[in-house]
Amino acid sequence: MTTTPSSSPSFPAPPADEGFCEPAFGEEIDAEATLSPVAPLPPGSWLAVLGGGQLGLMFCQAAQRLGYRVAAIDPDPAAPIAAVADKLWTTSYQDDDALQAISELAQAATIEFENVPYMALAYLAAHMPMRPAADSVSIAQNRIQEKMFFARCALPVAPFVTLRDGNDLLSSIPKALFPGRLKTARLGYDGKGQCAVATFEQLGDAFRQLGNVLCVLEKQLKLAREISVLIARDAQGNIAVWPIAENIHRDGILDVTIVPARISKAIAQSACDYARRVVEGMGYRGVLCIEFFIDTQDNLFLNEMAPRPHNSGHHTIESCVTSQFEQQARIIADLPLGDPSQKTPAVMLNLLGDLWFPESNSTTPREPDWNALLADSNAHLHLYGKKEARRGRKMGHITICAATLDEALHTARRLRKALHLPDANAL
Ligand code: AIR
Repeated sequence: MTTTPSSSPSFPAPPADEGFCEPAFGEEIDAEATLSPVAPLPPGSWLAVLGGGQLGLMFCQAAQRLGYRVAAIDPDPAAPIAAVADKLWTTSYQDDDALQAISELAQAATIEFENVPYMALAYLAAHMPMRPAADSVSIAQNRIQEKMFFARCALPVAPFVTLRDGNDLLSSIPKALFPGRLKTARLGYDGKGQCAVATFEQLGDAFRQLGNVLCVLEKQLKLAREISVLIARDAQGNIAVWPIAENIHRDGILDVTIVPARISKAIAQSACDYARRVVEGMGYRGVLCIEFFIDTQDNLFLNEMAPRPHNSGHHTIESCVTSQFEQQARIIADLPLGDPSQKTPAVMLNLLGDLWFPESNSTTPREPDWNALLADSNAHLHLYGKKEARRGRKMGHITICAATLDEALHTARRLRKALHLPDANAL
């Protein structure tokens, strides 16, 4: 579904977080504010991306298919994007020389990982259109700002409290928040930076385990399902929403995505409305993913958002007219938004490093047997080319497309068994 702009509500700035040196919301350097409407960047132009993990790799491939060249910065010499980028600086995101060089080369910029330093985002934003804008990224970098932003948009979030330091552990924390989950305010992804806290007594240990850093304690809801809405908004305010994805996590890491989600029309409508309010409230430009909880009473809560393409949107490469990565390139290049409609139902299976260690005590990685998978032309294998397989590390994914969702689920169960992935029958 694509739509044209509607009037945007404006929301007051969330207060800046103590202890972090960031401009307050709305004060970022926005080169776009001074730009008049621009023509699309012609093929051959350079697009910059900060970060070169799997999301950068797939962005790069999509941008190149549209005819663009891609320049990236990533500190890791073995970053997946290294295999495909037209130019890569293997250096810190705060390397002034690299930032200067990339901003002289590229005409527009984006990110593939929100945990890049604000300074790098602001630097690029001062030189070229940066989508998403640095202030949107900064909200999504911090769970507290994110939750406060959702609350300011009058959107539902699970009950939570902020824990700044050990003193906050002594103050009265509502009993109703237990059992809960303690999550670091910053730098958490793929299940990192969070742990379950069953009782108040466990809180001190959990806080220390996470490094005595700024955290939120969130009430653990009784979940029926988790879903995500992938939404894109361009510089003119046009919006495109992909079909809603249903997500199954294992150990805090996305395991399976099923699209379309098996939810009621009413829930789907509310989730899309909420997502629209978020992007309009932020004046967001780019691809954004919002994760939601649905509890056993059918209440919908916003969990968190990612200011970039998302793992639950990988299926769009094969199952939708326009993939999330192509949309990201379209938005930064000022091309019209692509059609997000789904061509076929899809099931996406993540391939974690665990698959390379078939025995629980093995320490030497072994290449999985891909034969069953490769024999099925409805199953699309993506390997990210990461040099080192580690347990819990995202090494690749499989997207299964079929005429019906039942058929896609059936194939997913079969391939899960063939690959010895756990819980094949839980799908
Ligand atoms: N990523 C970003 N946020 C969440 C995830 N999973 C992707 C980005 C990033 C990569 O994961 O593409 O660059 C980092 O993966 P790893 O395995 O090196 O930690």
